[in-house]
Amino acid sequence: MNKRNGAAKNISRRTVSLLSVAGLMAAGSLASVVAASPSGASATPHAASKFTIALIPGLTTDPFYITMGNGASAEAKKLGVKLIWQGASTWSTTLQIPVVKTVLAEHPNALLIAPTDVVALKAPIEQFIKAGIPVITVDTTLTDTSILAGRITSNNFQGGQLAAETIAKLAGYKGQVAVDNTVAGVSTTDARQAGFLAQIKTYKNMSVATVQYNNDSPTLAETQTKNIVLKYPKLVGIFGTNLYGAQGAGTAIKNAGKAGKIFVAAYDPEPATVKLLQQGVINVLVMQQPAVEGADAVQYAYDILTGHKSLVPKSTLVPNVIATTANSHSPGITKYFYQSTLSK
Ligand code: T6T
Repeated sequence: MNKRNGAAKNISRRTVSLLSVAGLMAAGSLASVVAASPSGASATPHAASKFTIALIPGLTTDPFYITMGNGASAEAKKLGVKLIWQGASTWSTTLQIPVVKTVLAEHPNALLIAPTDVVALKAPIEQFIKAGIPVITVDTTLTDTSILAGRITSNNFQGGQLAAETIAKLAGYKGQVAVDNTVAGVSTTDARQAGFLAQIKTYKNMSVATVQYNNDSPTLAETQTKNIVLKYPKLVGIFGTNLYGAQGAGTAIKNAGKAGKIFVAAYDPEPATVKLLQQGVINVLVMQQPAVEGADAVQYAYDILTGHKSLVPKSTLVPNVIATTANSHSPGITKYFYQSTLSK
């Protein structure tokens, strides 16, 4: 049973994987923090504490990855392994690659990583594999997954479809929509965009006005959304594909006085996006379960290191949870909101 953070109660990681297989589910400066303090672990399985698992997030300052780090840290404590958490403070391939090299020099027993680009991180990751260190991607992944011991992510394509469906329904299945995405070449947000565009295509009276990239910057997303609203008077909806796009798109729609007229579908619940959701500016937020992803990743690495590789699925899809303005205060939903600080 996977009871991690209560988020995936009654769904074991193996069940999640089987469900996915069956298709049933719908850098500025380097920041280095040791997230796990195994000293607090009560029952350390014998010999396990010799293992060190490294987790490199997409960026260290994002509540999505902070929540993932907390899930991983809790699992590491439980298993009595040491967790190293190291990453860049902004989303940048240029800044992530040196972190990957630094971590390789530390020779962890396993690497968990959210690559910031589907291609550029392949060569640095391959160095771990050459050194006999298994690699599991968590959240984002590579185009070539054949070199990985496993990958864990949310059902991103489905999340994008759902965003399109929600906007379409609210808009009466007509009008123009826009996408404010992060950076091209990111597996998760690329899949969300693809799901969104595929779903919009199914509505004959709807079309896509524009797709723009905000480089993971909420301020750029806000400016872009403001300009999109001015340029496309028939706009009925906008999709912010992650937390920063959500913040920027929501703020621009609110400031333009268009809440409830231009519908906003977005990703990732943290204080600013939750506020916009509860105000009725963002209409739907796709929530992921980053703590479950982090915990499962540590468990999988541990399985590999303890000779149970066969227990580790090649691909695990963690289900999305959907928050709307109407359900945004319910405890069944608020328990999925992300954390903003790393637990010690
Ligand atoms: O949406 C998450 C993550 O899933 C995505 O890969 C990158 O952006 C976030 O970290 C949110 O900022």
